[in-house]
This record gives sequence, C-alpha cells and structure tokens, in this order.
Amino acid sequence: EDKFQGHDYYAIDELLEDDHLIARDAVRTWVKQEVSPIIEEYAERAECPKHLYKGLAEIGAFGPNIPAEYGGGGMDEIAYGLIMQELERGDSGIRSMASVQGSLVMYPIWKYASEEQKRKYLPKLGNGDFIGCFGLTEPDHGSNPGGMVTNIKDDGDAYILNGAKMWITNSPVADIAVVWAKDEEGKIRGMVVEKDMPGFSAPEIHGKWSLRASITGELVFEDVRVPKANVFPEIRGLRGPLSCLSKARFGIAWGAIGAAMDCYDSALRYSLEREQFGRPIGGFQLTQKKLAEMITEITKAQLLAWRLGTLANKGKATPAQISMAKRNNVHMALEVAREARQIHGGMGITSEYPVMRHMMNLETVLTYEGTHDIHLLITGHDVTGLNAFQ
Ligand code: TGC
Ligand code: FAD
Repeated sequence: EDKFQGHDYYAIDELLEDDHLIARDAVRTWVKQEVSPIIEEYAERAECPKHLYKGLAEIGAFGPNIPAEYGGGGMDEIAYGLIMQELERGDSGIRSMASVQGSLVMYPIWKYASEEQKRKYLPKLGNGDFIGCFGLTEPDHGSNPGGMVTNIKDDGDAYILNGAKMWITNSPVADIAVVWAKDEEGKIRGMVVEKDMPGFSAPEIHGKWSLRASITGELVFEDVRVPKANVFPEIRGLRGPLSCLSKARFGIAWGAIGAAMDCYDSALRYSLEREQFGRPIGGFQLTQKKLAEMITEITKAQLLAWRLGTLANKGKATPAQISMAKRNNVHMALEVAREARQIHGGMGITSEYPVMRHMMNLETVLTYEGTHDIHLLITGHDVTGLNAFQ
C-alpha cells in the first residue's frame, strides 16, 4: 500500500523550482520510511521518538532557511515551507520538533546573538548534537506575552534570572533554551540558557491528548546566573520573540496542509474501498460533498502558502499576512480531519488510520503560535487600524 500521496489538483508543482521538489520529495520519502511506521505507537504511548532528532538534522529539517555557513540549509522560504508540509504529513509533533529547532532557536541566535555565540551554538543545533527550546509563554501569560513576569537582574558579569515558562516544546530534552525575560527597565530581552546552569530545571508536562509524540515541559529559573555573553546584545522588546514567531507561523501555515493532505488521502482511499448498501461509500453524494470540499480547501490553502512563500522570498511577507495563512490553513486542516474522520466511520477513531491523531494534534496547532482568535484580531487590527488588544 502506497501511503503518502501528494495531492496537486491545481498543478501547483509547476510553480515550484527543481530544488523545491527535490527537498520536498526527500523529506516525503524520509517520513514514509522513518515516521509513518512508528508514529501511531509513539503517540499512543505518549512518547517522544527522540531517535528522530538526528535523522531530522540529516535530511536538513533544522533551519533549512538559515545560511549554510551557520549550520542551516541555505534554502529559500518555499523549500522551508514544503519541508514542514511533509513533516506534518507524518505528524504535527514531528514538525514541531523541527519548527522549534529551526525557527525558534536557530533563527533568534542567528539573528540576534553575538558572532561568538552563533559559532558556538548554531552548527551543533543544525546537526542535531544540541536540541533547543523556546521559552516565551508563562503560566499566567499566554496570548499576552508582553505581560511576562520572568526577569533578569544585573549582577556584574552575569544576569540573575528568575521566573517560569509553561508549555515549552522540547524543554525536558533540550540542551539549551532561548528564553525571553524582562530586564530592570521592564524591556524584554532574549538569552541562551544552558541545561546545566545551576537553578535551572525543565519538568515534563504529562496528560496531553494532543501532540502526544512531542515532548512538552516547563522551564523553571531560580536565581540562574546567565553570563552576559549569553544575552542577545541589541534586540529589545516584544519585537524579538514575535519576529521568531513569524518564521514559525509561516512554517505552520505550510505544515497544516500536510496533515490535511494525509487525512484527505486516507479518506479518499477508504471511500473507494468501503462498501455499504452494495456500493462504495465514495459513490454517495454526501461522501462526495465531503471529499470535494476537502480538496477544494486544501487547494486554496496551497495557493495561499505558495503566494506567502513568494512574498517571503522577497522579504515582503508581513506579520499580518502570515497570521492570515496560519489561521486559515490550520483551521482548514482541522475541518478536513473532522470530515475525514466521519468518512472512516467507526474505524476513524482508531490508530489503524492517521486521522484521529492528526485531528487531536491540530487542536494544539490551532492554539499555539497564537490562537485562532488572536490571529483573527491581528487581521482585524491590520484592516481597521484599530487595536482590539488595548
Ligand atoms: P504589539 O504592540 O502589537 O507589538 C509589539 C512590538 O512587536 C512588533 N511586532 C512584530 N515584530 C515582528 N514580527 C511580528 N509578527 C510582530 N508582531 C508585532 C510590533 O511592531 C511592536 O514593535 P515595536 O518596535 O513598535 O515595539 O504587541 P501586543 O502586546 O499588543 O501583542 C500583540 C499580540 C497579541 C498579537 C502578540 O502578543 C501575539 O502574537 N500573541 C500571541 C502569543 C503567541 O503567539 N505565543 C506563541 C508562543 S511560542 C509557541 O507557541 C511555540 S509552539 C512551537 C511548536 O511546537 O511549533
Ligand atoms: P490564553 O491566552 O489563556 O487563551 C485562552 C483563550 O482566550 C483562547 O481561546 C484565546 O484565543 C482567548 N483570548 C485570549 N486573549 C483574548 C483576546 N484579547 N480576545 C479574545 N480572545 C482572547 N509556548 C512557548 O513559548 N514555547 C513553546 O515551545 C510552546 N509550545 C507549546 C506546545 C503545546 C503542546 C501547547 C499546547 C502550547 C505551546 N506553547 C508554547 C504555548 C502556546 O503558545 C499558548 O498555549 C498560546 O499562546 C495560548 O496561550 P494560553 O494557553 O495561555 O491561552
């Protein structure tokens, strides 16, 4: 059985360059070989397949759009998007591993750290020797990260870091954390915290029904001495972390299409095999309505992502445009997963098919990196000029 078909109703492949197709197909093959045979079991056990980190590095999934001299792949934004699409076709949690490492850890270090820090961390992150995590969200400050209370105080050659972060992808297995905290002037600063620094711990969060193959934890800082060299020298304010989120949200806008395609592919096959009332269920008009709407919405999402990618390649994709694509495409994928689940009948709730796992994962994807409603309010702000957050 040949799972993981591409779906390309509008010949969008013709809009892509050879390098894009080569990168995409290599990741598709890797996912087929390394992820799909094991992912249901890991998700059922709520275990992170840690052995995949090295493989992700080898296929170039960590920082594909970071320059090669700093440990990235040196590819463009569309190649990055397509790689995320293929990873999320496998599982949103596997895409998360790569999103965090590339866009939320390598990107801020590449963009904001000193040259010495870049040389120290980026090659090891790119080749998977180091795993990173990104600490912005706090227990009491999720959608409003500007309200954070984690803070640093000047102490000679170091800062003393106190506070806690919540819901941090990869934190229990991470060697380093990019952490955002307020300085004594109340300005948000970014820094690299290493796992062995005294006073730093990263306990795991248990009991997730979503993103079960991805490991999530807290970050707890009790008088952690962070050398000043580890603090990003120039960047101040929410602009720092939000610029990283723009990169990750871009990848999610593409990634969600992969999850939707996998659900659609499974539903289409099932509808042709499964017979009721003496004929394949795919012959019933109501099933066709579901399938037709699914492929229509996937195709629209592909075009949105492709256009966003061409804008991003010119440095012209605005944060609000990225918000629109993240919000639309993730919601689209969740709706496709729900319709696909119905087409599979009772079988749809089992791990025989990928659909229920994708659906549960996508509930997280709808919430992290800015919730569905926060992205709507970003669009609302952009089109009216009126800020609903203030
Ligand atoms: P606001 O006043 O609008 O903006 C503050 C400053 O930031 C600038 N800015 C951006 N810069 C770059 N990229 C963006 N996307 C930006 N958005 C805003 C803005 O220009 C301003 O700059 P300056 O220089 O004038 O100060 O800020 P606000 O406090 O009103 O908040 C706006 C809001 C609500 C949209 C923002 O806080 C937000 O996006 N909230 C959602 C939080 C969020 O997305 N958290 C994600 C945490 S990380 C995560 O979920 C990882 S999951 C990883 C995985 O597994 O894949
Ligand atoms: P809240 O902000 O409390 O929101 C609750 C509800 O209120 C939402 O529906 C929201 O839309 C709504 N709401 C809030 N404000 C408004 C408003 N002004 N108007 C209308 N409605 C509003 N964070 C990191 O920093 N790093 C990570 O690696 C990371 N990984 C994650 C992994 C997982 C599995 C999960 C679940 C989350 C992760 N997050 C991470 C955190 C994630 O970004 C937050 O969960 C998200 O930003 C929402 O914050 P919250 O959960 O505190 O919800």
